[in-house]
Amino acid sequence: MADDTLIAVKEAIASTAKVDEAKRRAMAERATSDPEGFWREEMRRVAWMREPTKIKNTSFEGDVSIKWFEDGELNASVSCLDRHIEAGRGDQVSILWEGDDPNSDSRTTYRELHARVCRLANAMRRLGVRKGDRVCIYLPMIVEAAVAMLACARIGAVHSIVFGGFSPDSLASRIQDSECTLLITADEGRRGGRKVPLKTNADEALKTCPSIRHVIVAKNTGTAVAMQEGRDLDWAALCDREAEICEPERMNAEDPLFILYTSGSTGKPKGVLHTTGGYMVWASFTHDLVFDYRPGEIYWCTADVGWVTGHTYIVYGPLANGATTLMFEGVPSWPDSGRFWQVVDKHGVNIFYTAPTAIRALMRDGEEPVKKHKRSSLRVLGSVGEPINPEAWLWYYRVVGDERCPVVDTWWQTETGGILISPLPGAVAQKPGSATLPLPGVQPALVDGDGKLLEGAAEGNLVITDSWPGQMRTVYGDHARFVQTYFSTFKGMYFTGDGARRDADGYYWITGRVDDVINVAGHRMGTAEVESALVAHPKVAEAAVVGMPHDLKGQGIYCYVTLVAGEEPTEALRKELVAWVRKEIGPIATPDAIQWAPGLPKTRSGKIMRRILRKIAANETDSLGDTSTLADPAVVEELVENRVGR
Ligand code: 6R9
Repeated sequence: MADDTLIAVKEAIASTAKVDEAKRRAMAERATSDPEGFWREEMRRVAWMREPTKIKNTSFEGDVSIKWFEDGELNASVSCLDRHIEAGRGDQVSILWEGDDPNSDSRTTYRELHARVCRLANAMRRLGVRKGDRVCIYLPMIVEAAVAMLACARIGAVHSIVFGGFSPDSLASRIQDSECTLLITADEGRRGGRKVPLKTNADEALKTCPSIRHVIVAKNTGTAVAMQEGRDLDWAALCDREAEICEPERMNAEDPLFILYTSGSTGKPKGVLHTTGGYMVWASFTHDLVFDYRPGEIYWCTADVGWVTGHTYIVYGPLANGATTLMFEGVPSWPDSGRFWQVVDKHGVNIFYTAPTAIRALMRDGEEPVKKHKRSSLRVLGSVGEPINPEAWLWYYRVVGDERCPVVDTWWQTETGGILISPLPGAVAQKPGSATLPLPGVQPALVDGDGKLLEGAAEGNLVITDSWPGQMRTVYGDHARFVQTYFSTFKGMYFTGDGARRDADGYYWITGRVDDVINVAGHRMGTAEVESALVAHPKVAEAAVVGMPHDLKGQGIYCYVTLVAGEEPTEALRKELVAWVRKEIGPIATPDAIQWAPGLPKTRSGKIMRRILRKIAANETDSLGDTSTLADPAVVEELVENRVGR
């Protein structure tokens, strides 16, 4: 796709948008030249109990310290609930829930959501949960997930959500790392007509989690689950006796709001820590600008609350802005591949935000399932999670949006708290496949391998040179790892781990990760995690895992496995290893290919040359590059010969 495919902002959209091109430019200029003044105004989007006088106090040097609004006090749940009720919007729907089963849905008003949050918050306080305590949430996409998040915020407890698709082991290691004292889960989840045994998984995990004192169990499918006397409590029975009002905890702007574990290039997933004030301002600011949200509209983000997109753009951003946020329990392909559009028509969805992997999967099924539904309510389409290829972008724009709706390709990360690079619907002309321009207040740059800033049109490593309010503050319990991971590669800059190209118009084109993180169907995974799962198997001596191109998932998981001496590489063992990784990490880590590797390409110092393994997995074996530093070049020939064809 040529860079010059420019889709101009339509006049009708520009003239009604909250932010047009001139306003965007003015905002961007002000945010850079006078960040204090800019954020002193923008911070008023959240409800402060004590307005901050100090705005920005950040340093990317040395020990790295990031503080925004540091003398302010607030409670995130008040911004999301109380103030909307006080403003007379208590009867407006806050969460519009659509079940996996097309015949089940529910509407929860702001007043009702407030009451449910307060009841649970009171119950948690009664169980002894205090400000600063960590609470693990392992729930499916039901309203209770948002209630649990906001109830934690209400009492100052720090939530750590673990995606419902993670295995008991993955759940356990996250609970252990942050020493959670309470777990909130459900009997079972539902997805695509199947059941997910959440409580059974939780019981398995809790065998190795001594910090957990109580488990609150929401009834979802109603199946009978084991309840451990004294530890496990039924959500409804517990909350029924609680009051509908609960005094919100006064939180400092820099008190933690949540931890969310995410994968990096090395070691165990790290607990990304976000604090209250800056995160809430960023969530509200970006949700408002990027989606041009207007009162009364129905907004739908199809992510799961287990990922950062669900945190910021299903719960905190939309609720802070008083929106009606649609929460979907199901999957795009069930009962059929028209489900998204059926839901759009059923509820009159105006803003729709999904992932490229879903778009590509739907594209495969053709236009008919889309065209069967009217979709006339749609106004803005969004994309997130991985680079969107121009072909999928154009299909989304033409077929789903009938060329009426701007597509906002939003680039951001768990670490950034919210969107950093994206077009604004009424203000930025689009190019299919480009996340376009930074939001006001965001200062991206490209650097070469030595950290030298690149000017003009260039390709390099994507860094951010100054702080923005939604930035993560630390890795929970390991500030040194935070500094090491994000600020040591290029001194004085936040390193995103992504590569990008900037064209002559200053538009950014994200090219993908430049580290050992892979992106499988929008889910982020460290190759090191899959490797350590594989080598935990008694028959595996060594493993190397890389991403490979995958038509639907963006990237697939390609594993090179060396067996211990005497073990036979059989089809049965291959299947066993696939099942093993699923059990160790969860179904999202299911290997797509396993290649038996009698040896792995290593340098003379014993380092695995992943560059070569990536090339073999991608079937680009005629461009393996320099192999002269290999200890044993014959290993490569063997691997090329026995590559697993797709
Ligand atoms: C929000 C989220 C972050 C990584 C990020 C990048 C990739 C996300 C993207 C995108 C190209 C986009 N990514 N959005 N790449 N264009 N619009 O996905 O967070 O799960 O932490 O993943 O996802 O590689 O570094 P997270």
